[in-house]
Amino acid sequence: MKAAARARANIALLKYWGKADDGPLNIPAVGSISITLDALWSDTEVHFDGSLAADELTLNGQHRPEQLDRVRRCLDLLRGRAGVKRPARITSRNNFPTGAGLASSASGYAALTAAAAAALDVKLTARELSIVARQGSGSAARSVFGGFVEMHAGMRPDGSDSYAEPLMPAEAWPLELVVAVTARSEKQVSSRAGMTRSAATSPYFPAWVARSPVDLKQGREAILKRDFESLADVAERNCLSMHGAAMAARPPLLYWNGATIACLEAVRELRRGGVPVFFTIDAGPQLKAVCAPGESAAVREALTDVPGVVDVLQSGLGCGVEAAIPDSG
Ligand code: 2P0
Repeated sequence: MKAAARARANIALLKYWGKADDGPLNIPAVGSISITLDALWSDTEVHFDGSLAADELTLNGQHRPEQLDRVRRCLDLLRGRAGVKRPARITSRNNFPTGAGLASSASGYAALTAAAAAALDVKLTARELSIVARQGSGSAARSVFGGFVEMHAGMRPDGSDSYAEPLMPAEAWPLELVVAVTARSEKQVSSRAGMTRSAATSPYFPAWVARSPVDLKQGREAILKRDFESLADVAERNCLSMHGAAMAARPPLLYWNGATIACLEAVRELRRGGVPVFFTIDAGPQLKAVCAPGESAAVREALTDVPGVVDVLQSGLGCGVEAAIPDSG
């Protein structure tokens, strides 16, 4: 009863921010559209073992008992379907720097869900896998798939229509990503806490939710037409709207530092100079520059020179989650 899976990180171009249900179902208030990355992944092994007293989680070599509540949401759904009660030993490792603000929960929970389902021999469709992964972390629902991915917020209170699905394969438009790391410390307010605070206290939160379907439509159409200008326009606006809603929360949420703004200006300068690139920023100070195929070298060079940038990472688009049952053990 042991299996391993690899899932890749994803970056939302149209953001998920806020929950319709922040209980165990973890249903987002808005849909989202992301790209799955090829260079950043989580490798997770799950071993259901009757000799264990309780579930155990090791992340990058360290025990992380505080994550077990969320992990159990996914595991218990799968154990329930398999009729298995055994505890699990979960060993997970990210190939990208921890604390780099790179959505490790997305790749981590997608890999966990796929590995646990394989270990228990529970046959799930990719959509069902996405629904289970969502209950560990909303963005993980998207990392089940590769390329361009759309997450539907759904309407049903049981979350059965809140899942991600592929929008367009990576090969159809191999965009490139450059990440400017501007701080290595863990963020002070988690995405989860930031979303809850924004929804509860930001006067701009209802406007953010109301605008989302319009942004999603423009983003979806821009991707399907490979219209870089239109995608750049909606992605930057949507990102700044998410941060605007967060900044208006009480107390305010400001995820950026000075270097984040300097990177943002560098990206705008590049675009004014004719380089097809736009920025996006998640719940942390790192800036992600998305560029047209073949354009990442110039973007990387420009961002490396920005004062305050401590590291620069690069990635193309990648595939969905892959699970394997080990030969032995
Ligand atoms: C996103 N973020 O769409 C947005 C943009 C951060 C900013 O999804 O509470 O870790 O586990 O469902 O998925 C990060 O939030 O939140 C995130 P939970 P998650 O990528």
